[in-house]
Amino acid sequence: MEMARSERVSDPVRTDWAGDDQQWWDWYMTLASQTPVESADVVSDPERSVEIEAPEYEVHASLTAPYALAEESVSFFRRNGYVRLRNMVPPSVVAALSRRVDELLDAMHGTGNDGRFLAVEQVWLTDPLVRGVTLSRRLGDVAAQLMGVDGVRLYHDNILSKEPGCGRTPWHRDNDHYPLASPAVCTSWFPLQRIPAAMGTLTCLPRTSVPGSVLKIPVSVENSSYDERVEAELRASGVVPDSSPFELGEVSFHAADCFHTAGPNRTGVPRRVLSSTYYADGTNVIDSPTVLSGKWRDFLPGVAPGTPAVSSLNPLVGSTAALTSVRR
Ligand SMILES: O=C(O)CCC(=O)C(=O)O
Repeated sequence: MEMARSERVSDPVRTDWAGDDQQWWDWYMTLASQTPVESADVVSDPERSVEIEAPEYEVHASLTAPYALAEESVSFFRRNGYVRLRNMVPPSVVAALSRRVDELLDAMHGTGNDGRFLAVEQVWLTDPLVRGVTLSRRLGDVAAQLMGVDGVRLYHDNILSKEPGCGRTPWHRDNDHYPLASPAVCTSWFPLQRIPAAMGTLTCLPRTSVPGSVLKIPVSVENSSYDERVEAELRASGVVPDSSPFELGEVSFHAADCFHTAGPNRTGVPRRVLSSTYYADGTNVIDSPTVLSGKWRDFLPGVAPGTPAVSSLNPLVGSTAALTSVRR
């Protein structure tokens, strides 16, 4: 009997990622079109922050306090699919987190990583300071409020370091990555230093500006063609994404359907962020996760495709209840 095509040919998309998480990122960055960063392109380093580091108790206290989310921020997020929130944490807290993240990256990846994109996943499981961010009501409640859901669970957290000389992050939407069957999924992107445009700032395309032609481009896991085609369509449409710099203490949230990229790091300083992804309580895992979903089974241990996305690694982090009283 003739075998079905799916039995004969292994589908490069509908398969689990076989390597580890860092290998996934190393591969994923090859899906971005790159212009080599020439030394003449390298810009002068951004001013180093000289903030005094907050002690641990202050880091925890600042992240436990609710954030006064403005109505305009909620409507901006719902219209555009992302929002940036200033003064989410004081500079001294960023400084304390930044030092801890430097230590964690150094322990895991050592030095001499110019040109690479480094990741450390599930940091909340081992580091109490980072756990204070990932599981904070301050981030979790804001995620719930922006998405308009009663409660959110954690999908995963990670440290993302775009080292000096590292190229672009490919254009993508996270809902092509996360195996979560809900539009109510969002990621907080928490810079650990100021991020000028030349350092590879997160660049989001407002929902209202997405040309219809971009939505029709098929995702490729073979090469950088998807990234190139998205870039070309945006250029042809004259659409300008938001690549403004980040201030110290500013945190952005982007929805899973938000098209985003990040530029190359043309400075001599690593661009480091903490990123955590939250989803609405009650969400299921999709029926067919793909290679783009990376190590999703590590983030949802024991959870089968098509069943509720709940495990011991997906605590409830935030809810809308707490915020209504502190709205501006
Ligand atoms: O940090 C980057 O360059 C990309 C991050 C990203 O794509 C995300 O947080 O969804």
